[in-house]
Amino acid sequence: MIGRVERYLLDRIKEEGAIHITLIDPEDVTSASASSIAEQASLSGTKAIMVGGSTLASTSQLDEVVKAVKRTIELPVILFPNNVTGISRYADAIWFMSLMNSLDPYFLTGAQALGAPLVKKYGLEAIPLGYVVVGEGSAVSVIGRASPIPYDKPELAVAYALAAQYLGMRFVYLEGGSGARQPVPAEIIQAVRRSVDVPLIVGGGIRTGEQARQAVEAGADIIVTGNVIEGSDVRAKVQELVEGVKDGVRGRKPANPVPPQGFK
Ligand code: 1GP
Repeated sequence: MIGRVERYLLDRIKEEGAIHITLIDPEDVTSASASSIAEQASLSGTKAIMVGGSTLASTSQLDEVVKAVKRTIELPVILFPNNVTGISRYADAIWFMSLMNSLDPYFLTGAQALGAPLVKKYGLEAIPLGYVVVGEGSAVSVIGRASPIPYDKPELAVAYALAAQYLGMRFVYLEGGSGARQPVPAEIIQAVRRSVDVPLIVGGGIRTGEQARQAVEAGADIIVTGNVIEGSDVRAKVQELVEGVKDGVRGRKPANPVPPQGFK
């Protein structure tokens, strides 16, 4: 049951090798600034807009931002919910996500059960996502009661990402935490890329084209940036990030072809 937005993302990844998505935190913007960010980011080649933030409590604020973005651009708007309040009827799709390394059942399946009937009622496209928090000190880790993956333990990120895939989630998100001092390390991205087949999203602390390039070269299919565009020249910054994504695709080493084998 792959919906329109998911198909769109998969097609863009197939065509371009990797893509950039712009995240807007409704708590940090007005409707006017959200539509301006979306417009500039779209002109610079971002491929979708995500809307959400770890501390969002007001659905009406979220609704206004989503509506403003929808009025301005034609790119898909995907919700990135921190809780049940992160569901807006005006979006196109929702990352239907479980915080894989949370210690609290509320963030594994509790909020999802509360939110699912609303997702159905609003006709939102739900895209199943395994969300894995990496590193230390992020708001998402505190709010989501995560036991974050240490930077030097890629094998743990692999274990959670694989578990997400085997549970049927169609995307994996390695989250370094919004505004993190350092992005998710390339070693972790590489290790997860080598083990899972589903598209890999990486975000948190990516501020430069060079950091986007490194993440994509290591195997990210989607780069998400939020903080860095708020308060900067959105058009130029997103262009830099999109160029970084393209450079990362060009810099990837081709995978060793696997010789065809008979079925025994
Ligand atoms: C946060 O991964 C996203 O959930 C984006 O992080 O705000 O640091 O870009 P930044």
